[in-house]
Amino acid sequence: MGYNEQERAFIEWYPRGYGVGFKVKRRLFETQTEYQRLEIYETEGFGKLLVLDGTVQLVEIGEESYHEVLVHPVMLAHPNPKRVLVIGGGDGGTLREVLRHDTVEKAIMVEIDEGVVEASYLYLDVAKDLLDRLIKKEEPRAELIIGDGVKYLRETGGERFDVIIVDSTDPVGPAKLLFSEEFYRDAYEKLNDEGLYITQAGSVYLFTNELLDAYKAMKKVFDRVYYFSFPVIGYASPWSFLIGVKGDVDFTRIDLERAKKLDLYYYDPERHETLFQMPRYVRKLLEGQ
Ligand code: AG3
Repeated sequence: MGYNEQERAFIEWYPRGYGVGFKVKRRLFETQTEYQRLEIYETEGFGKLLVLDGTVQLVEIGEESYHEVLVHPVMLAHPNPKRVLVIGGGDGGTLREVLRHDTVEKAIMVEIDEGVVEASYLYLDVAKDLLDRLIKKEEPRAELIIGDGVKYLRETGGERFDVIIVDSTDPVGPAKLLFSEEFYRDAYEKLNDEGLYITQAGSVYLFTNELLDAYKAMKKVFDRVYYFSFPVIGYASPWSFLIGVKGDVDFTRIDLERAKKLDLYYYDPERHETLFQMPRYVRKLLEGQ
């Protein structure tokens, strides 16, 4: 698992011996935070690489293939997203994309591991300036809370959100609770009457069972649930995303006027429907739920 000195490569091993690897020039940083093992590498062709507990979180070159796709479909499907909650996402990439929408008045990011925020600020060119302003509490439209997202959602009082985005580690391991029916209920309750919830949901081919479990649990809670996948650079592609809808929002329709101002590189709002393309067996499995 991990760094192979001889090969000068970092490899993430998925189940059944499927690997995703990068040739690296050197390891820049390594630490055990309060929650996980964090490593940062300089890769040969993709900028810096952030690894948590042996799993690839992002590479600088291509990180938008994840962050754009996690954020903009829900932000553009919601008629007027003013209040946004991000759970996880300590590298700042998700919040950076959220704040590109002028509709946003307040965005809160709840990250459990301060170590991820610090290392991302120090080593990564993903959202350096934003993280700096968040740490200094100088970002007028956003706030960083270091804490447990599950607890935050359960305990926060009257706060309601238009969009909730979960940018967590995989549905296996420490983030498992973020894929539970109980958690989805708390999220549903904290959404405004018209609200959208999105979570990354793992590799389509390699975590199919976890994906199905999350889908089933979400269907019990949300008014409608959607699935889409996208080829994310650095992950075992295609990568899956699950959307929960509360109330009268149509996730299949995108505000193309607002989309024009964004000038995106990976997610194509004019071809929103192509997100829903999927392997036939996955469609069959989801339809069976
Ligand atoms: N968060 C999602 C990481 C999931 C990757 N899983 C894996 N490589 N097995 C990424 C954080 C980026 N903001």
